[in-house]
Amino acid sequence: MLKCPGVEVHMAPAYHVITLFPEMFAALTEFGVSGRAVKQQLCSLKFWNPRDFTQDNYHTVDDRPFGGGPGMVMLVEPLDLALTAVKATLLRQGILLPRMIYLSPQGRRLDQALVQELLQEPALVMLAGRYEGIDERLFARHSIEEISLGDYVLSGGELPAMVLLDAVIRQIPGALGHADSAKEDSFADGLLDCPHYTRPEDYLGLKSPPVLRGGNHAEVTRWRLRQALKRTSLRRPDLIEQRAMSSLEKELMTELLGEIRREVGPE
Ligand code: 4FN
Repeated sequence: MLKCPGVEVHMAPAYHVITLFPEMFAALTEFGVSGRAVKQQLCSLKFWNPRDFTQDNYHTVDDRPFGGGPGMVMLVEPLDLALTAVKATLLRQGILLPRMIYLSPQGRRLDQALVQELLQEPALVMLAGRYEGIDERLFARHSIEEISLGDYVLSGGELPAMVLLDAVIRQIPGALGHADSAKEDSFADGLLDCPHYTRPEDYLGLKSPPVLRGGNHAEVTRWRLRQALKRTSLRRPDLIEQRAMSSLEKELMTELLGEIRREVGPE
């Protein structure tokens, strides 16, 4: 490859996942936008199985909890050795202190702002738990932050790790093909989507909005923004409050307020 003066060469971000079930991640590496990004080497993605860091003949990764009770706890040693191996690999690539994340219901909730923050990192090390979770002493040995996908009981941290990675990887420059890239420069950043329509124009008497077929691009943009604002204020008012509004958006919101009042009736 040719190096041109003044052309900055960026290193693809390195993503590492510590998991007992690396095969699950085929959902991420084999399909769609994330699969393409991995195949194009827009990021590297490596898996580390704690079982490969066990010292006993049975390759034990879990044990019964001190104090009794149901379920099992992930042993600290295989996790510590796996994490230490990942760190050594990253150190050889010049990354001294990678951000290490334990996917956990105790963590900070993942949102798009956090996704954008994680996108800036040259490397991420993710740890997916199983059973009842991991021995707390891993946190004494490593500086690990916790991120949660939401408040429900899951069987493991693998699906949350995949969700986080999908959200981050699709934001890597070049990951979105032309067909998807419209999403990038969407006006409605931070708003819910507007309704979508495609052929046929009329489905069993259900008509698509004429404005979308009128060919007036400015009108289409205005309609979509209006719909997005309407949906967001009705279904997710918290998202409206979080967000700064442009003068056009404020104008559309005033129009909408009257419309919404008429629809939902006096309250
Ligand atoms: N879950 C709750 C309370 C207590 C336990 C759990 C739970 C998988 C290893 C963690 C769950 C949800 C969102 C990781 C849940 C997440 C997990 C996540 C997760 C096995 C231990 C466990 C009060 C939230 C219902 C099992 C609440 N985001 N324990 O699910 O890893 O990342």
